[in-house]
Amino acid sequence: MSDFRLKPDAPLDVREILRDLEHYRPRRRGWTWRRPAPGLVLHGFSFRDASESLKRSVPLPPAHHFGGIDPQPAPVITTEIASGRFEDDIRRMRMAAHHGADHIMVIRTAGQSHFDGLIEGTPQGVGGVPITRKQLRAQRKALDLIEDEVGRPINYHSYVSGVAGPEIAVLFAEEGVNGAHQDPQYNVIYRNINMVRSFVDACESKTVMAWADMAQIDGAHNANATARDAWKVMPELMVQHAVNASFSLGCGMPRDLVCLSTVPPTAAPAPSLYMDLPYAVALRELFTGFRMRAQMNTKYIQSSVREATVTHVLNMLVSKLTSADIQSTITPDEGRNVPWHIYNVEACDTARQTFSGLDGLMEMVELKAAGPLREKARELKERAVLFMEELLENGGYFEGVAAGQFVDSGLYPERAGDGIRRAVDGGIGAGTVVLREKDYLAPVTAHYGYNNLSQYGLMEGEDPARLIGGCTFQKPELIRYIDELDETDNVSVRMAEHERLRQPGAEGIQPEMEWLGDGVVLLTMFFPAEARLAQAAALEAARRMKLREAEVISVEIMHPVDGTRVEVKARVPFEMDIAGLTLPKEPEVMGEDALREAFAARPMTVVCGTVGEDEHSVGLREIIDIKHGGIEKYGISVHYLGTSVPPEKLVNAAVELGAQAILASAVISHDNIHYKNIALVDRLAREMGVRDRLVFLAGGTQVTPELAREAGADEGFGRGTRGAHVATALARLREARDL
Ligand code: Z98
Repeated sequence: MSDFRLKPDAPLDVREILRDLEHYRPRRRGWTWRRPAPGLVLHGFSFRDASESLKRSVPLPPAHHFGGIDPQPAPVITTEIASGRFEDDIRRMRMAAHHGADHIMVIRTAGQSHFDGLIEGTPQGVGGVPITRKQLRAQRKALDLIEDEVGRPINYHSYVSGVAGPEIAVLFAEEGVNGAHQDPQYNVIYRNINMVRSFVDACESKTVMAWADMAQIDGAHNANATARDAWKVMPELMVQHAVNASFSLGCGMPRDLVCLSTVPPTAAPAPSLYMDLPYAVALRELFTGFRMRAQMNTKYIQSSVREATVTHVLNMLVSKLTSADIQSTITPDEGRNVPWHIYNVEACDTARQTFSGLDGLMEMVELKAAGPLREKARELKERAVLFMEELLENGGYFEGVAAGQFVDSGLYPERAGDGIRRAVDGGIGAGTVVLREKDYLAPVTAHYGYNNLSQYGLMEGEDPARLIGGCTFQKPELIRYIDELDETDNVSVRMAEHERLRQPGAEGIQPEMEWLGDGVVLLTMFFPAEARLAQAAALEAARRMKLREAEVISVEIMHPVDGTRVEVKARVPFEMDIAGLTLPKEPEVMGEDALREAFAARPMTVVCGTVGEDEHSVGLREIIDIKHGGIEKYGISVHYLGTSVPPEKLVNAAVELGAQAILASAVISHDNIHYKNIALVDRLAREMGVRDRLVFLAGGTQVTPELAREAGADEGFGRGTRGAHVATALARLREARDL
């Protein structure tokens, strides 16, 4: 087995992942929950609901104010990564894991569920990834390595649906897939697969999944995504959960690996929590002991990231108030249908940030024991029970589907008559189920139902695979690994095309959103115009920027005629050589002792203030105050002139106090006022003939060093600057000027 390991400071080498896959075996099977870390204290903060921290991660952006901590919430965090090219998804998985994801779902390529068999090789997918042994093995291998890096198991997940359900389930069990959607109702209703076939296949699939300790997610939420009025199918959702959950137990799945897929049925601007919270409560009351996979509602999402994010956060509020074992983060990519790296990462961050922010909430608030919440929850449960009773009275699930009882957008018992109807003997795979012969025998582990073991002397309950010395579950060496079948549509061909850009060792670099070398960029523009004109203008602007294949992906009305925000995606028409790029300078930092010695040997006085009409003092205070590690601590004598200091006052004060340096902080950037004020300080100092006797430094959140220098400062400092950076610049510039 390969001893390849990821290096924390090196890009993921997909070439290494693909090497020697034939012999790779996943290191474990089965689902893993996070381990709670009660009483976790990080940077002096106590966390009540956190799980164990990661060994390595990319903390949330504001974490640097809090010692770089990265508290991990209790629920498993899901992200859905399936761009069509699994090799590019591997890099995305590493990014997602560093942002807190430990459940990675891979959607299958469009149409795979209608393949009555397995796909081999690594063809490119549409709307998902063709799930094949090679693809699974590569991604599982990568995730095994990523687990080592972040220090937490990562659950790998795909879908056991379609006409080849049992084959897929066996493949997953063999290749270390840890979770799957499995719900025969999904096949019937949404994939028009024959119901008898779907339920028979589900028996086998679920038994295999149970052997592999896989977690199961059901498909009830698809009714909510499909029905015209999603909130009206709440009773039906519960019935669907009940059908699949009890069926799963019957096939041997343990209750705590049967996860209900719960999605809030409504979305703002409806009064969503008033409806969604009772639903969430009712579900948890009816299905005790089962696990909850919470996912946000994507049905109503338009195209704004902001809106999708709020939907996601509201979903997590429901999760927090009612508990969730798995929290999905799919909104910004699946809801908007823009499956880009950045949105996976952003959504994982939204989950981390929200759950950290809500940590301990349930110690302070509780759901009322009486009133509309409980009344509505009770009403929903009653409607669900009545729905189930009617289903049973009318002959059962199959008859109910045939009568159009499912995905009907009337709130049961009301019926709108728009349900999805399927005939018991119709659909794909109809008539393919036959009774097993009397001497039927399948010599495999994890087999459901009748199996004539006694004819070979085996007792009931013994593993039939013993007859052949173990099947692939015991003897993975029996697995037949097929590398590629298609000479033109495979990962080697795709990778060869972009070898110049592939890290490590890339010679070139391209912007990327989805696939290596895709050259895709996202532009946000605002036009003082109505929506249609703004879209036309945005596309024309992209054309004049010489971008290719420009498409509008989001339009938001700021005012019906006065303004529209447009997001455009497009491709750049060039590729860049890495050797030709000028990298930003790493800020120079002298050591703490060297800085102290420098200013002890030759004391220095500086004047500072926020310049112009600028009241933002926090940044500057961080740079100067000893408490925040500012320049005072190196013995620099600081005269803080306050906020909104006129440029001339800064210069005059420097002269009067005999200072050797001016520090101007400029945060407001409207109309480039920050650079204008920097230029003004420089000009006044020149006019007064003192410029070469002064070091002049400018800083602010939107200050770029180059532009600050162009405007007249000796050096500029942007976001992330610390006192030591400024003190170093003061020491160096003073020396260079001989001040
Ligand atoms: C989710 N983001 O639920 P095909 N089985 C079930 C499903 O819900 C789905 C599939 C199979 C969503 C993803 N769900 C959508 C119960 C899909 C997928 O036939 O390969 O498309 O099956 O997480």
